[in-house]
Amino acid sequence: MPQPRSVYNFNRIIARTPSRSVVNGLRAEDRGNPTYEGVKAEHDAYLQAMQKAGVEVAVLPALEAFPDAIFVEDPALVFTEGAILLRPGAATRVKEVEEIAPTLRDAFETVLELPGTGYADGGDVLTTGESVMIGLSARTDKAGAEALQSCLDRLGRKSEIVATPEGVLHFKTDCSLLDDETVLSTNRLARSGVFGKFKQVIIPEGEEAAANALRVNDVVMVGADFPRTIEMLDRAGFKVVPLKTTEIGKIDAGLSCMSLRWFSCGKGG
Ligand code: CIR
Repeated sequence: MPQPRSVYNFNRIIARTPSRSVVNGLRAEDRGNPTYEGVKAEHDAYLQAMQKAGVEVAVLPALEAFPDAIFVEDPALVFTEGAILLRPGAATRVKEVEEIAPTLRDAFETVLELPGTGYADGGDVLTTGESVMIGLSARTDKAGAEALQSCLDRLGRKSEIVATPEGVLHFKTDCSLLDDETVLSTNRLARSGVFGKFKQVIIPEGEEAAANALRVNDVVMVGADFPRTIEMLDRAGFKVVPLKTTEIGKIDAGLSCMSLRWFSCGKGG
């Protein structure tokens, strides 16, 4: 059976076609609606990049009733060992969990449900080789983070609860994993000291939204609007794939949020 070499080795993803209602997606600050056509084009290019990176892509149908449902990373978490159904911290997104649950029950032998009444969004979760980092944010509260830790324990994954900088949507809005020992982080998050054991590559000032990059197998997907970050990673020897995120950026999204990624070793995950 094939085994993942690293936490950024994936051979399967789940994504969801954007709905026309995506133009009404949640955002902290209104910089104008994205266009549906623009979001669709960015999503299509993302799926193509995933296939090129060696991943089998499953695409779920659009959900008009849920403008943010394209961001499948938030209602669930997936690992080789199993899936966890979360409880998103935004009221309009809570029912996205019921929508994705049947697909996960088909794909995984083990599907756990977040116990209790707390909230946790997948965007607040960074999986590293050491542990699963859970960031507290406006979407993930302490009760949700602790409930998630109990699920992660059951899957045999070590975890830790950390802080997200004030005013930042998700923990992973400000960071991503570049390789087994290196993270890409905004300065404001790095300053908090959460990445003590890691080598840290700091985002150039003014390109903070580039921090939500995505390592998939041999490549690092990075927002195409961030030339200084692209150049920095390129010089550091990473194989960079720039992808447009201009439209999804208007609704506070980046590259990690458009997929659930895992390494399937065959049946049951
Ligand atoms: C939201 O506010 O929930 C969406 N407009 C954006 C979600 C981005 N999710 C993510 O980065 N994991």
